[in-house]
Amino acid sequence: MVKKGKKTADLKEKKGISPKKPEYGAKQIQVLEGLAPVRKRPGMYIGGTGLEGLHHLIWEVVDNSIDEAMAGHCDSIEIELLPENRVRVSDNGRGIPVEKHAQTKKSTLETVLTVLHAGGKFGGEGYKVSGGLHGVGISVVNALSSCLTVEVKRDGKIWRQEYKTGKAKANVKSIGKTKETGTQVTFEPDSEIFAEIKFDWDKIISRMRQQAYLTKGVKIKTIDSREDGKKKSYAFYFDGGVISYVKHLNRGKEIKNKIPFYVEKEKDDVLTEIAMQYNDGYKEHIFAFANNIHTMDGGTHLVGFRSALTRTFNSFSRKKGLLKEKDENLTGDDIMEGLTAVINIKLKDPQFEGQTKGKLGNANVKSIVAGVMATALEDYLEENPSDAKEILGKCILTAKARMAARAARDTIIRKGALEGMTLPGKLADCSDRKSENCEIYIVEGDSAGGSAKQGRDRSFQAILPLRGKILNVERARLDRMLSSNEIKTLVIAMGTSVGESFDISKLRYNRIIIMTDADVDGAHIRTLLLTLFYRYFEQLITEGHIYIAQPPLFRIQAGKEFKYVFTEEEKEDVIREFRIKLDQRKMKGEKEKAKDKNKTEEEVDKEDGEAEMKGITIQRYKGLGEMNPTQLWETTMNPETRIMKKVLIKDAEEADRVFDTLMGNEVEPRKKFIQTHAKRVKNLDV
Ligand code: 0RA
Repeated sequence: MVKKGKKTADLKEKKGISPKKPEYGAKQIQVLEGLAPVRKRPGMYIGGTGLEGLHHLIWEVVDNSIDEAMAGHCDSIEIELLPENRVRVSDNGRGIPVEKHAQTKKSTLETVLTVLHAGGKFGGEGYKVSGGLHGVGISVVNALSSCLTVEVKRDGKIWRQEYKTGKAKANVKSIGKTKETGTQVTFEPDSEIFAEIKFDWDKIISRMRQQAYLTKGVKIKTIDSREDGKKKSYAFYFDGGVISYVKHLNRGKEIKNKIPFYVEKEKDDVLTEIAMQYNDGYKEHIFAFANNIHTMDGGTHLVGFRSALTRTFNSFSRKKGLLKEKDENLTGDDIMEGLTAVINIKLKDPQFEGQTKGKLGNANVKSIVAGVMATALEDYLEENPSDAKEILGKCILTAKARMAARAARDTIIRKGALEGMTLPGKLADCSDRKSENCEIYIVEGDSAGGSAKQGRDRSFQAILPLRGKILNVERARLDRMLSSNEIKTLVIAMGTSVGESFDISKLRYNRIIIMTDADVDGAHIRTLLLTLFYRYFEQLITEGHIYIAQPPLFRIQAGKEFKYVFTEEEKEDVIREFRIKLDQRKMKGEKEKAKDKNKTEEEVDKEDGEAEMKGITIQRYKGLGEMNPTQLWETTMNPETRIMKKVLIKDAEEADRVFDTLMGNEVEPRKKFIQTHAKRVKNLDV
């Protein structure tokens, strides 16, 4: 074997993996069965034959290269989308062995590509992405490809073999010499298996970015060389591994601890890698992985992490006198606010549990992760006193706010102010009592509120005018929010109460519609309201109760005809349309006259232009208050004609970033955001 040299040793050391592993050769491979069942029931192996399943083929091949990287033998992986639906994955690992396999009597390479390995396990060596839904084996990719070519650089030679729907066309052949090692797999998914073969560049990139974060020191390059697209490529390499990941998740946010916490340690055959950093937001972002697989539903590694975090923070705070004897302990929730953490553990035999296999089950992992975490965190806090103060200060403040909120809520609830018994006087309620028929318009300002009250259909539409300043409670806590009269009014009108006593079944209106002016202030107020809903009434968003009204920007009139328009582009279109109509009218009438009076064509054209300007009137609505009640009904409130935008939480992570930009302490990014986005309010996805 060539090149079992320096690269390997260096990589092993860098990754902290002990090099005591057994040599991996041909004999460890356990032979099970051929590929016929894969083509018969592809869904069983790759989850389905839609686009997810299609991309699964790429993940499968790349996972094998990542396994090679995790074992410390590979530091570069390349994925290339080629013409005619082919995909090529190359790595500089050891290369799949080519020598004769003891059980199959064929080359190991052919065995790996043509024999199904149950569970994808080759033996006990190394940490493998293989596990859970993944790791069905590269042979599955072969089975589901119309053509596949594998090239291995190993033992000083380049070896090659081709397959058709999983069957070798000929034996493995040496086609040249090389000093390098590595594996290259080129495959074309079989169109008889996959209804649609269309690779999604963004999906591939985001997966590769994530894999690069989780496998530090490995360069992953993705190239698009399909005939239709322009050639483009994207390479990821993160020296910091999960530290880089945490920094990426916190981008644009105000950071609490400048130096992120980081630990990487192997203990009892489990490699624990954790990075964390606090931002001054409220949400937690904890991403847990086992062998590079995102464990959506957590599991023992997450439990171990949380318990060590809570325990260590409490003991350290007491030791340093930040928490006094009489103070309550910090709770898990106090500690999670504003925490961004990535937990990535690697283990030999991962057990994935639950419906979606998204939960790590290995019991021993809990105490291993907790132990590694507690020791490293204690050291971190001792060694970084100013960051420790920032973090613990924030947690203690959260705890205080929690207690204050509890007290405030208790008094409010005791007084019955939130029980909805007394609806606020400012609310113009509707007459229908069935909540599924009803909607409430939250309107900015009293004058617009007046128009809306007169214009509405009072049987099912309620109006609640709010003062513009209402929510000037930036960065306010639940307790302060609740003490704002405007918010109290809103909460009482909605009927759901808030916090622990929130009850969506008490919601009095099926649709809650935010109706603000189409200007910067309106955008600000809308964002504040959305933030309120997002942070304290998230279920109202996820269950589709929150809407944004779309009042028109202009009313354009030519003669007796008029139109309301909602965007600048639409305005140009309507003006053009009206101009053509006016032109046609004038062509008939005025040009006749012009000829009579012996005017030149030019003079006539000039007059026409002026007449047009006179003929078209454009009224810009700066605020809702400028519309009369009938206009407001016609354009914005009549269910038959109005346009509304349903507020969705498409991507909670992105939404949180937007809100933090808007609500955070930093004024500049906030201003910039509102200015750039005020115009395309329609697209304000939350
Ligand atoms: C079996 C055994 C060894 C490596 C591999 C498979 C291997 C598979 C893939 C798939 C894509 N890239 C890959 N790189 C390696 C170990 C070989 C040894 O002991 O030298």
